[in-house]
Amino acid sequence: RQSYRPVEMERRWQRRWAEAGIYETDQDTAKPKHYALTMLPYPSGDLHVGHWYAMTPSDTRARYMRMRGHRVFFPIGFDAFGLPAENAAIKRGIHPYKWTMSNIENMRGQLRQMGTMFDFDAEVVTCDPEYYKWNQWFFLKFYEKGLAYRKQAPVDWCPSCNTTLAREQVVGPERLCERCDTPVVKKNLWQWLFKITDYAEELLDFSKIDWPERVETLQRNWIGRSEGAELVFEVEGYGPVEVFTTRPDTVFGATFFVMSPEHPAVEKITAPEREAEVRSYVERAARMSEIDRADATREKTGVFTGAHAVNPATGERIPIYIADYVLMGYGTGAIMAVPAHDERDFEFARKHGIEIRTVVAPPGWEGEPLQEAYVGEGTMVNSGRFDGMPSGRAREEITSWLQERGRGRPAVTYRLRDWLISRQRYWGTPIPIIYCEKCGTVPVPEEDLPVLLPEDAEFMPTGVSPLKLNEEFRNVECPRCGGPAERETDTMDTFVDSSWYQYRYLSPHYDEGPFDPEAGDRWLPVDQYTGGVEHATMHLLYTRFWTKVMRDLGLVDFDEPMLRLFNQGVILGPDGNRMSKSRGNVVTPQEYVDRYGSDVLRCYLMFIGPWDQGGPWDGKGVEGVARFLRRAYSMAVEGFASDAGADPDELERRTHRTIKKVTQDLENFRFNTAIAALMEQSNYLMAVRNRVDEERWSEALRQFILLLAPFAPHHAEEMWAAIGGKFSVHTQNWPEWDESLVAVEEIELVVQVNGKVRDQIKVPTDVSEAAAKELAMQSEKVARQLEGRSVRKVIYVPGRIINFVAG
Ligand code: ANZ
Ligand code: ZN
Repeated sequence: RQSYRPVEMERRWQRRWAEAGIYETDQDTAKPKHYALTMLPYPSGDLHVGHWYAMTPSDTRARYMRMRGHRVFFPIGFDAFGLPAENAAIKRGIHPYKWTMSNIENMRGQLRQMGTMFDFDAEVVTCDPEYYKWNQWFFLKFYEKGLAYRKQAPVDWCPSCNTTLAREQVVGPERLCERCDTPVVKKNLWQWLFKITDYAEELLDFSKIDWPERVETLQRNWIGRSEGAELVFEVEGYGPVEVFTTRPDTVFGATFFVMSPEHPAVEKITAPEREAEVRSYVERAARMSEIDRADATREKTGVFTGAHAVNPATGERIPIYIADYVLMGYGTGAIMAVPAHDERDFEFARKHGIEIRTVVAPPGWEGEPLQEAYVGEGTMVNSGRFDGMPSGRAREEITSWLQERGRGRPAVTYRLRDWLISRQRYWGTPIPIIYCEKCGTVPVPEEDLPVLLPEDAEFMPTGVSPLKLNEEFRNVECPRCGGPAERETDTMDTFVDSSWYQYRYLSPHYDEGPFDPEAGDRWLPVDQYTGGVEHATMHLLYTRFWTKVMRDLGLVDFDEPMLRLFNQGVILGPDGNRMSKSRGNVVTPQEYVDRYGSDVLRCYLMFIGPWDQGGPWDGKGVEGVARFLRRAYSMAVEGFASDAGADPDELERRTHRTIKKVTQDLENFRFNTAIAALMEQSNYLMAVRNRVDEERWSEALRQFILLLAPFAPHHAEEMWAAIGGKFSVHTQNWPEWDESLVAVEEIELVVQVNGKVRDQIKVPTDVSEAAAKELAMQSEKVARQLEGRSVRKVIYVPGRIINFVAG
């Protein structure tokens, strides 16, 4: 009898799998393809339980698809650029490259221990020039198409550290610098953007993908489509200024005008005597985050510029204010303010004593002043020839009326902004652009790619991008005129890397393009993507955008990168909070792997709850799963002794029921109930072992092992070998069920109260005592007998009689 040594056993199979190459990607195109993708990890040092929680169920699903007869591609890589590596360099003097690569080395080993079917030959490391060369290549294509452009855009800036800050380095509602607690300010820099807004409308179309409702809604709101009109107001002494409004019907009620403090016209229109006040307001606004500025509950502040605009509907002169609740990045950065029908404008008008003129009458309105903004629909009043019209119709008619007079047109605005990709950082992809005094902005010629990230750089904050201080990198010859020129020294946002990595996996060393088109034909697009919902509005939107651009460049012939998406939930620490280093509630997978082996941890994580909901970590629960696998294992290795008593048909029915249940659960990512069904079947197999026909029991065990294989790949392989199965269990076919055997058979159960027959009820053949009791008590006849009495004892003869002894 073999003793159970799971850790050793798992190592042994991992070696064998590697030697036999069973996880090399199957290229047999006679089989249907399945490209399974899990979000690539950041190489932070160690795989934590969160990685296990994301990856191992994805692996189980990929293994299942393989057994179902698909050729499966399931790659993994590392999202290797980014800030933590640079911070490590600053804090500990380790070069970001070294830090990253040694973390990757460590994590590779840990990934192998997981017992996944990842095809490690397809690995992609995004900080490798072989990878980022194609970021640069894409940049050039985007630039040619007018999808990459440069403009002045604000960054968060710490005046004390003298550096730009990433979003995550600005902490708290006070917006302090993470390093020195100084309040952060905004600073305008020339930066590169990708024109994702060109695709806003198409990104709202989800008809070609099967993604969670929640992600669709988050993206839809993020894109934020608004229909309305752009109206033109003449600003005195300046010229026409456009506003975007969703309510052109209210234009007769626009009694003032507001510009964002950043609006380019502000400086020019401000009256000399108001300059000081306006300037100090602009400076204060620059320090605030857009999120705070858009917060509806904040007090509405603002200052008068001394200038006036002309309302194009009424011809009236109306005062122009600046106020921080108007954002430069939305619409046109200026609004017509209609206090009667907009809450913010109402509050502002009250404070500044501006007229509140009702132009859309609420039902039953008799001319009394409004106590709050009326934002609903109604009948037009105080609006000249449009009086009496329903406001909905007036929206269209007023727009056309103003359009005819050259004062407006229908317009759609999106909340979505262009994607700002410039980072004033070292550890990223250099942007392949050269600035020449004579030729201007010159793209690096394709044949000069990659623009290598130089090894030396100054990581300590100096106030400029680290690459700017590297003379050798910065000074170049202009590729056009050969004269002296300078390289762009910003690097790309790391979301660029993850926007297209799924394509690079197909041919990570291909050097004639971002991916080998032949491999693309065989595998694209991704069939099943899995990962966290926290990426809904960034990565998951960017990769959709990227794919649409690739389509328009003729690189792919489909519209969406990933056909199906499943979002796993979050795993909570023992204290019920999200696991995180800062909370100190992190469970390291290694201690469990060392003690129980990987299969136990895999199964435990899949068992704790529905995968999309996550669940709390409970160390005690691990023991139960360990027991399940240990007992399952012993069944296979210990063999069989005798066969009498139990019903082999019932065994077969249970097997088929389990196949159906596990199959359907795997289709729907319900790993927890699949494992529960496997546990139940394992218990049953144990219970009838030695009491049932050996051949049929062995067949049931064989099927059980196949079902277990995607969940506990090492245990299943060992068990498979023990019963004489041919290597490997993972290349076997998934079992099928016979529907006629799945139907639950029922029997008649006699229900007695104190020995007297009171009813006969139908129950499933395999009903447990607890379930039989429940069902019997639901019988009205029985309930009548038991009323007012207490049940002292229940006698249950399985499948025949249940007797309540009541007093
Ligand atoms: C006049 C008006 C009258 C408005 C009224 C609303 C109600 P959504 O739906 O979110 O697209 N707005 C336009 N640009 C803005 C900016 N840059 N910053 C802050 N607010 C801005 O909102 C569109 C409305 O938000 C626009 O319609 C405009 O106010 C305001 F009874 O114009 B409205
Ligand atoms: Zn030049």
